[in-house]
Amino acid sequence: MDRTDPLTRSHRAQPLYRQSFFYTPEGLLFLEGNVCHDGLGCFSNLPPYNGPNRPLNTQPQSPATIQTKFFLYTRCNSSSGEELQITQSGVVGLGDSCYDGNKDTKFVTHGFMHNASFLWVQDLVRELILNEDLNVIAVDWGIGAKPPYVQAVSNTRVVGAQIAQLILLLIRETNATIGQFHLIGHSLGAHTSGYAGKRLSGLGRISGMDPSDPLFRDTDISVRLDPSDALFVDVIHSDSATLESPDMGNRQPSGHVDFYPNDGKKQPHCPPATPGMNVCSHMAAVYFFTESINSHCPFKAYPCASAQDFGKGRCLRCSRANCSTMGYHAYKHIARGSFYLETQASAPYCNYHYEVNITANNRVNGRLLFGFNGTTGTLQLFVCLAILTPRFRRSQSITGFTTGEIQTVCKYPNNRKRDISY
Ligand SMILES: [Ca+2]
Repeated sequence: MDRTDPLTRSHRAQPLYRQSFFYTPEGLLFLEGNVCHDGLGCFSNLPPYNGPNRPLNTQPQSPATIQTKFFLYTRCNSSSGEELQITQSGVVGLGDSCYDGNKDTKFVTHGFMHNASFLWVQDLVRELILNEDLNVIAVDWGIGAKPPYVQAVSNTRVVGAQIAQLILLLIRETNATIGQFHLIGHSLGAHTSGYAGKRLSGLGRISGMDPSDPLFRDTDISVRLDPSDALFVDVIHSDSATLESPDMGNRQPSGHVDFYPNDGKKQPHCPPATPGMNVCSHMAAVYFFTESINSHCPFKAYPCASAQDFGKGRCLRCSRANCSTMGYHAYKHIARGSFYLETQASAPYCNYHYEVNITANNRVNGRLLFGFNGTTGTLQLFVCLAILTPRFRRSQSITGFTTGEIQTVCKYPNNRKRDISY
C-alpha cells in the first residue's frame, strides 16, 4: 500500500519540471523552465524559445498527453493506414507492415486544430503513392494540436522529436538511409518537420506548406523551419503575414527555395477574408503542393527582385538554371532563392505565364489580334497598342487564363506584317 501523500504521488507521475507559473492577461497559465521526457531529451523554454519575438510561451505537454500516432500507407495498404508505435524496444507493428526500407519514406504532418483524418492529408497521401512506390507516414498529433495555440506551438517540439526518433529506429531496423526521408508539413507541421530535421544529420528534404507565422516570425533558426534543417528545404508561402496584415503564414524566406504564388497571399480562388482569418489562403499551399505531384502542368516559378516587379511582367524570362517549379518537383532544379508565379482562380490551380514581345518596324497604332494554340485549347488575344515608333519594343505579360503549353502562335491578317514583328 502506498502511504505517501496523494499530492506527492501525483507529482511523481508528472515529468520533472523546474517550475515557475504566471498568468497572462488572457488568464492562461504558462510554465517556464525545463521538462524532460524519456527518449526525447529535455525541452527548455528559455531563450531562444522565448524573447521579444515570442512573448508567449509554455512548456510542451508530455508524449502521453499529446498521443502522437504514426500511420503507414503504401501501395499495398493505400486505403487504410497501419499504425507504427515507438517503444523502448523498437517500432511495434513494423515487421508485419508493408514498410520497405529500400524505398523512400515521406512523412505528412498537419498543423493547428487538424489531425491525420483530414481530407487534405488523405488526398496528399494518395497522390504521393500514386506518383511513386514509396512509404508514406501520416503523423497524427491532433490532441496536442488543440487550442490554445501557444500550447500547440510548444507541443510541436515534442512531435518533431518523436518523428526524428521514429526515423532513427527505421534506419536501425531496415535498410533505410537518412537521405531517403522527406518531411512534408503544413502550418505548425512545417516547423514540426524543422524540429525533426534539427535532430537528424543529412535528412533528405523538408517541404514546408505555409509555415505558421504567429510566435515564429524573426525567431532564431533553431525555433523555426530554416535551410539548416535538411539537405533541401522548399517552402510555399500562400497566406503570408505582413505588418499591415497579420495572417497565418510566415513570409520570411525559410528554405533553399521559397515560392510566393500570387505574391504569397490572398489567393485568387479564395473569398475575401478578415486579415488573420484567411484559412482558405493558408490551406492553398497544401492544395498547390498536392496538385503538383501528378500534374502535367509544371507550376513554373520565376526569380524576381520583388512581387511587384513580377506582377508587372518583368521577370518572365528565365532558363532551366534559374527558374524552378513550385511543389513536389522543386528538388529537380538547381536554382535557389525566392520565386514568384500566379495560379488560376479555381482548380486545377496551375497556370502558365505568357509574354508577347512586339517590335515596331514602322509607325503603328491600334490593336493586334493573336491566336495561341496550346495544349489545352486555343486563345485569341488582343494587344492594344499606343503609337509605336520604329524599333520601339513592347512586352506584355498575359495572366488570368491558360491554354497550356503554347504550340503555335498565329497573327491574324489584319496585322500588316511589314509593320511589326513579334
Ligand atoms: Ca530550424
